[in-house]
Amino acid sequence: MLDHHTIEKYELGWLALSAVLVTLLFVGVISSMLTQTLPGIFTRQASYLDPAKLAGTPFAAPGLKAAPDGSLDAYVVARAFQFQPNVLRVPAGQAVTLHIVAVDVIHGLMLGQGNVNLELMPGHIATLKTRFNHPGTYTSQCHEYCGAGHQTMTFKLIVEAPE
Ligand SMILES: [Cu+2]
Repeated sequence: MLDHHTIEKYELGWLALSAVLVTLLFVGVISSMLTQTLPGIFTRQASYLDPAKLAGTPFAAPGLKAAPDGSLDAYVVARAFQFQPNVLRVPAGQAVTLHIVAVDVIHGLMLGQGNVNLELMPGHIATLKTRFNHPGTYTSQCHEYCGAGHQTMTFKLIVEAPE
């Protein structure tokens, strides 16, 4: 049978262990915020768009656009039940900033080999800078049930090998 003193020793041990775990968790969360593997608290940019007013924004003519400095921006509009455009061609290995907005209900899109996964909230521009290194054709589909035509809401990403 354990005496009072032994039980106290066990309790202190477990208390110390949980203090260490909480500290590690805290350090992990803060450092991932600072290195932005989680959405950074200091750099988070909320950008919203009135879905009724796409005119005058780059989403009025969605597609891939090259800036004068050579960087690429891809604008995609998601609405039931299609992505516009629904085919996107990007050069392999080059940085592309995705800007995707849903204009009616929640949609979702996974791209490439699965490391890009965006939740598309109506009127909230999902922005992600990424690069697709492996040439190929990747088909994906809206992954948030959005209505009767949900299963027809497909998207094709074509990553083109450099010539
Ligand atoms: Cu959808």
